Amino acid sequence: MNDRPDVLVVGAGFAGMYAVHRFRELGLTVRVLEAGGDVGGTWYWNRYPGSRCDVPSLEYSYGFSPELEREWDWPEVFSSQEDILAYANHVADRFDLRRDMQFDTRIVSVNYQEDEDVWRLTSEAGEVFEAPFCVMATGCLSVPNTPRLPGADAFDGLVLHTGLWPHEPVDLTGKRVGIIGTGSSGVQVIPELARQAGHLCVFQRTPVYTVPANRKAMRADVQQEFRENYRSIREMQQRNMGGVSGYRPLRGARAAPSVPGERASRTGILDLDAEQRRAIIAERGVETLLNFPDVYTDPEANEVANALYRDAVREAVRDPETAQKLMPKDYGLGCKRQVLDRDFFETFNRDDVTLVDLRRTPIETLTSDGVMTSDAHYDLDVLVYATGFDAMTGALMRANVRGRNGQALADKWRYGPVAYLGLQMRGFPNLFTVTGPGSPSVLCNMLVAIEQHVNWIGDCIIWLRETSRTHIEPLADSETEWAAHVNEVAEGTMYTAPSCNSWYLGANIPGKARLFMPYVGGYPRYRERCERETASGYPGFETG
Ligand code: N01
Repeated sequence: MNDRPDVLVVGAGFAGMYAVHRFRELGLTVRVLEAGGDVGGTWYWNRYPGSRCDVPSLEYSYGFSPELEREWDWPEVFSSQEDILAYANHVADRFDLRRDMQFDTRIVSVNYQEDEDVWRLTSEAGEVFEAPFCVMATGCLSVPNTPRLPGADAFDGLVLHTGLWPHEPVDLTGKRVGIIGTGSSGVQVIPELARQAGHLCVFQRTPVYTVPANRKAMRADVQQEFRENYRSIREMQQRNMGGVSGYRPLRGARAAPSVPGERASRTGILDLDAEQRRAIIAERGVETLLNFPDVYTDPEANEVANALYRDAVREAVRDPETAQKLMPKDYGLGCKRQVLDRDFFETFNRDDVTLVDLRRTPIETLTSDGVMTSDAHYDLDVLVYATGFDAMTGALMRANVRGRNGQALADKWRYGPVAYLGLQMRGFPNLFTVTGPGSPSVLCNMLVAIEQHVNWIGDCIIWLRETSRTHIEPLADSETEWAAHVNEVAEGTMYTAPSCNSWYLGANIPGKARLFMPYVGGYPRYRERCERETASGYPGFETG
């Protein structure tokens, strides 16, 4: 391994993996430092039963290598965690990525050394690494959030977090299992836990809007058609708001409908009368509500959709009281990341599943053998936290990043993250973030966003070299103007409705500044802006 590489990369998820490949291609030396024991990032850590991607596999895959596209078979239309991790391992082997990676190395400080003009990174074990460029490929959902509940230390049973699930299978047979959280992770794991456990108790604070996931196996003819058309499909991704081509195979039957809500339709829900709305749901399922554009922008249309959604819950759940508890009432569809499920509502029709509504009966304390709410004690052997992540900024905060004059990123971002294009922060020269706040990031197909960022960063470093420059950081004005633009485009969408409390806004972490973090203006518009910077010699940056 190189002693002082050109670039240090933190994280060996899909971003860090591609960074190794791309930077090598550009003739740069690179070293990746990864806290986990191997590649895969989010798919390495989130091994809970039922873990699965919500973007179709043929699209949630690297586009940089036609050979890779030709040789990899996806078993399902929407892949499980196991299959995605197998793909990550295949990529690591095929491109010999691990040669430049160091695992079990958690970086605890990232410091700019002004006098020596390098980034100095220190690991938990005290190892020190230095390089002129540093890329934080630390992921958007990589710091699990475990709420501090009273009495948490008193609980004697097994404690698990979906985001840190053990590598060895967990035997829950006959166990009394409790789970806190009904976001994407909770919704995926709850039906699986119910199948395995003796009894499952679901502690729900906020009911969730979830729609059925596609369960189809991959058809060989569909995969083949993608292979034959991949170049134009990758082009289509570049022009799509969310980086998903939505390509429909012509030869076979249609492939899966891709991400719900993605199919463009100009008809609003308010254009239909009550009978037409009921008919379309009967024909296409409740997920069709996500295809009406006005649901995302018009509060009246949104409430019409929300009410129809609640009707669907009423129909799916046998016990009327449980159904009532499961109906979202105080926020709208489209405010949070859309959740997909397999058998979520059906699970509450089982005799061995109990739903506890924490809004009515909050948790008072954990005890040695369970959870005490304001009206009852629930005896548990296992408690699962499906309580999400300190999203988008959490990993950067945990790495303790300090720039020029020792300025802590935590101080710079006290009132919310400010970064130019989600790529760089003023005061932190030659430090780059991949899919950082202010970029489309979590609103885009991650693989597309990652490749675009890594390519941009690689090109930027090469340009600096070729023009005999050593530094780049955004101009103060660029950063401020971009932050204002990121805010402006999010305003008026359901994402920022006053009733909305999502991790996009940092609202899931007590004390975190409320600010909409990803760029909602669409991937193509964002990419063009990045390309303009590259083509015109980085006018939004200070270089030297
Ligand atoms: O986390 P979340 P997640 N007491 O923050 C509850 C991606 N992902 O891990 O809403 C009680 O969405 C919290 O309740 P509330 C995807 O981008 C993707 O599920 O704060 N409850 C909520 O119910 C997703 O959006 C996939 O009231 C507490 C839950 O915990 C993102 O990861 C699969 C609590 C957290 O939900 C995060 O999803 C999985 C407390 N003190 C994840 N604190 C797919 O690709 C929190 N909660 C399909």
